[in-house]
Amino acid sequence: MDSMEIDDNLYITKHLTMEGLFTKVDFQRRKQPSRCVTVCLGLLCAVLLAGNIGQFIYYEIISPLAPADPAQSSLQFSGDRLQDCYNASTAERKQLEAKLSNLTEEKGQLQQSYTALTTERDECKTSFNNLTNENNQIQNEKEELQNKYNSLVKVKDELEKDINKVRGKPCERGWIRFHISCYFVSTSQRNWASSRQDCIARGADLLIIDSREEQAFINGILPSRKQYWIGLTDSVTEGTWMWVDGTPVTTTYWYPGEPSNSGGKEHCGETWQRSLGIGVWNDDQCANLQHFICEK
Ligand SMILES: [Ca+2]
Ligand SMILES: [Ca+2]
Ligand SMILES: [Ca+2]
Repeated sequence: MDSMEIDDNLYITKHLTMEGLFTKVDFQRRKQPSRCVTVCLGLLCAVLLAGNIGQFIYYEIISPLAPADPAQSSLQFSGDRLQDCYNASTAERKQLEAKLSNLTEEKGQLQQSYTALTTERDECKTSFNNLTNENNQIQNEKEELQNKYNSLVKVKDELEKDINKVRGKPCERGWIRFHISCYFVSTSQRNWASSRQDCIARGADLLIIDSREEQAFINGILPSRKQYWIGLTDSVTEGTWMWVDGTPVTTTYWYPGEPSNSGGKEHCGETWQRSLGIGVWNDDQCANLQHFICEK
């Protein structure tokens, strides 16, 4: 205000030297308060503007560059560390969750494998038990067969001794030996039934061919192209040939086209002597009179 007063005084002095200007001086004095207000407002605005600029510079430029308060910095540091720990823990938790998920899946697969292996083990155990039982049965059967085999070996040895004794023993007069049998070739002729009775009376029966060797032997001792009754008949069941001891005929030496059962009347068997080969068989009527062969 002092400055304003001084300026006003100077202004007034300056214009006091000029004539007729009192009115103008008064007029200017009347206008002086408005100008002061304007100047004051301008100064105030300048001060406010300067304050704003100062605040801006402090908070936006100086404050970020200024060293932080130690306590606040410590808290900020601790907060940052906690955040880092939290982030690290979160990441680790996610990794653990992923591992847990993988382990859970792996556990499920292992459980399935375990179940399958358990089932397979049970099946193997059942199979093993069954095989063990079968093996025991086989062992028992093997022991029984071994016992039977040993018994048969003893019987065989005894039979071989008997056979050797028989082989060493000559047949009766009029009989011919081949292996363990003696053979009688008749000179008379009878029907089949009478021929058999004659053999039985001699302690024998009609010839039974047991092997090809026996058939060949018989063929060799018979007169050329003669027919002889043997112990062969289908009188019980037509077409079913049996030996006189009741055993079925397995190996046959029928002449081609025989047995013919000609006229439905041929139920007894005979062997025909042949110079070539081992002889052949034929069926004939049992009532026919023929030579015959006994065996004992
Ligand atoms: Ca025989
Ligand atoms: Ca017949
Ligand atoms: Ca015939």
